Amino acid sequence: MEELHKHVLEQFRLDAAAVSCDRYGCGHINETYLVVTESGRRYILQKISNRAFPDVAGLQENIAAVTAHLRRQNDDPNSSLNLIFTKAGESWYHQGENSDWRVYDFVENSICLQAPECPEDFYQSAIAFGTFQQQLSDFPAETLHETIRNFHNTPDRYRLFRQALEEDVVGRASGVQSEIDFALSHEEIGGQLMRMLRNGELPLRVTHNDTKLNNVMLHRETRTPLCVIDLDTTMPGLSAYDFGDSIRFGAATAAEDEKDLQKVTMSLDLFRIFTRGFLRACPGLTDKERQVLPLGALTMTLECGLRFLTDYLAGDHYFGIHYPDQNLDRCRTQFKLVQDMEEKMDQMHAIVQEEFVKKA
Ligand code: ADP
Ligand code: GN1
Ligand code: MG
Repeated sequence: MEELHKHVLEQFRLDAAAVSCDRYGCGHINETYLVVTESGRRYILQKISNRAFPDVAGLQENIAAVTAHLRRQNDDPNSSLNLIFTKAGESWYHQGENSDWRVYDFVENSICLQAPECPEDFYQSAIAFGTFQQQLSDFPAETLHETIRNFHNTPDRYRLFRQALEEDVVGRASGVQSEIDFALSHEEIGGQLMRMLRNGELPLRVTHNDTKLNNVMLHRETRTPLCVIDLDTTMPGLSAYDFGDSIRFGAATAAEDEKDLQKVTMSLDLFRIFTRGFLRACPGLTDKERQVLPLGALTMTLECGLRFLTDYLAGDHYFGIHYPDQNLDRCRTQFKLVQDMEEKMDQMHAIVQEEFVKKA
């Protein structure tokens, strides 16, 4: 075990000394490690990304408050993330500049999927994220810190994109003209949800904002939801964000960085399954919120592609990458999905309506 990890782990109230600490999981933001102690008990250690989260104190305060709220609604200790505090009584350890660490109990008997293995898995993730939103409907939203300002403000994402394009610090812009053109031609539709929020057509709720399938843990045997993880971006947002980001990732027929774009489409069958679960778990959606769910899928996918492209142009400082052009590959799959969703928009609307009627 690295000396740094050993030192960091010694600050936390683990049940016994740590004997191993290895990189773990497929997240793009934090550095995640699986820790095992002398007793065999497992924990998750995370180095929090200071680039993504400049206000670690605010971030940790949010997570402590949100998990406490969830625990009050469900007394199964496995049903929400459990932060392990430091011996000094803090919810994270500030080891030095850009070196902030936290520990969670490992969610045991769980699976974490990169893609649904069967439609039922995706349905269960809809139940998990829908229930999460429902359970937070009485959470005092004004007490939450905005951990990433303008996180799903798509017009602001376009501003940052233009800035990266103008600066072109690593000279990549000339090689990605067709992706740039695609982004610019979708700016109008990308701003639609924000306009509806501003003019009062859509309510602000407490949402997760990063509802990838790999941010929910299912029970290994029953494959029903255990708990929602990765609470870093839980903040006020639109229900369409959580619905949309799940579709973006989980209803895609290929991985987020697939190079063969022929393989990348949005499955209408998976769209239907997720819609069914989400409407069931989140019965309080307004008519307008329900009607914009397909637009939420398109907007989250467009925005995510734009963010990957922006990071590619800026030199890959935000999303973790495993090879040089990975952010460009990710951008291309997202834009391909947007195209596919545009073609399927009428069918997506029909499915939302059918599933709503069926539920009633
Ligand atoms: P990131 O923000 O980088 O995505 P996550 O919090 O999602 O970080 O963690 C990355 C991965 O680590 C998850 O996708 C999951 O596989 C695993 N993981 C995170 N927390 C836990 C936990 N408490 N128990 C088990 N696995 C976890
Ligand atoms: C990041 O943290 P992770 O890997 O679950 C990102 C999301 C993106 C996603 C794309 C805090 O999610 O917004 O949609 O990558 N999280 C943050 O895969 O920026
Ligand atoms: Mg994650």
